[in-house]
Amino acid sequence: MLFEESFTNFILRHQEKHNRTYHFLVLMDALISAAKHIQHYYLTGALRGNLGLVGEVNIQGEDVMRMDQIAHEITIHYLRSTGRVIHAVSEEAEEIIEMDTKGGRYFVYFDPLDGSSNVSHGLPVGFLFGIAKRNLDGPEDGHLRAGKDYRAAGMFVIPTGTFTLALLDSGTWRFHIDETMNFVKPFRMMLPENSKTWELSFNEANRCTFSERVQNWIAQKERKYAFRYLGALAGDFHRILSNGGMFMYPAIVNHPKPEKNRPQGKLRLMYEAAVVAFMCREAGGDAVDETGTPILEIQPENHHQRTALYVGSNPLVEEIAQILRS
Ligand code: AFP
Repeated sequence: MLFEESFTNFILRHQEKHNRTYHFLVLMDALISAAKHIQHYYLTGALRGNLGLVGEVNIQGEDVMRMDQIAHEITIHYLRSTGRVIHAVSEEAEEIIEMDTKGGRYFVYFDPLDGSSNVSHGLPVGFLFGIAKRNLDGPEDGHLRAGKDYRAAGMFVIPTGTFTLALLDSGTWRFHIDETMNFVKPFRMMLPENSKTWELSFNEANRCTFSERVQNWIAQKERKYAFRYLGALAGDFHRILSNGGMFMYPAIVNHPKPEKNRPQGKLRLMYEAAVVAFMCREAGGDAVDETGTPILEIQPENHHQRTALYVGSNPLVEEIAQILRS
C-alpha cells in the first residue's frame, strides 16, 4: 500500500525546521476543519434542499440559510475555538470580528464561500484565507496588513478536495484529500515557464467595459492563449497555478451604464487579491492592480477594500503592468 505524507506531518516538519511554535499548527487545523465541514455541507446540501436562497423553506420545512452565511458561521466557530486569533475579517461580516484580543497571535482574513453564483449549479467554489501575525515584540501595530506582511495564504477548492497553501519564503504547496478525509501528498507548485500551456482567465462578457489599452492587449493575445473562466477565483487561479498564464479582473471603466463602472475593480484586496497574489509570488509569479502597483504592496485602508487584479506568470504580468503604468 502507498501512504502519502499528511498535511499535519508536512506543517510540523516546517515549523520544526524553522524553530517555530505549534500555534500555527492549531490555526491550520481549525481552517482545515472548517473547510471539511463546509465541503460536507456543500456535498449533501443539494440533497437536503439546503442550497437555495434565503427565505426559501427546504423539504424538512426549515428555513434555508444562504450557503455563504453557513460557511461563515462554520469558519468563525473553528477560528474562535483556537484561542489564537485576535481579529478575523470575513467577506460575510460588515465589521471586523474580535476574537481573542489578549491571547491571540494571528489575524485571519477570509472569504468562506467565494464564487457563490456556482452554488446553485453544484460547481466549485472557493474558501480563501490570508494570515498575518501580531507584533509580538512591541505594541500592537494594527490589523489591516498588506499582503507582503502575510505569513501564509491558501485556498480550498470546494468540493474538489484540493487545498493549496503558500508559506512565507517556503513555497506554494498543493494537497489532495484522501479516503480518510485527510489532506496529503504535498506537491510544490511552480508556474510553468513554457508558455505552451498558458491560459487567460477573465470574464469575456465584460471585455468591452475594460480600458482601451487592456482591450487592445487582450486582442493581441486572443489567438495565442485559450480563455478559461469558471467564475470562482479559487478555481480559476487553481488552473493558472498549474498551467501558467494570467487571471485578470480589470477595472470596469467603459460600461454603457456609467453607474455600473467599477474603477476600483471588483475583487476584495485582503481576502481575495492579496491571497492569490501571495500564493502566486511563492510559485514564482506576480500580481498587480490597475495602476501596475504590486498587489502585495498595497496597504489596505479598509478591510473590504476592492481592487482590480492581474495575477499569474511573470512575463504576462510584467507586460500588462508596463502598459498600465504608462
Ligand atoms: P461572488 O462570490 O459574489 O460570486 O463573486 C466571486 C468573485 O469574487 C470571484 O470569485 C470571481 O472571480 C469573480 O467574483 C466573478 O465575478 P463575475 O461574475 O463578475 O465574473
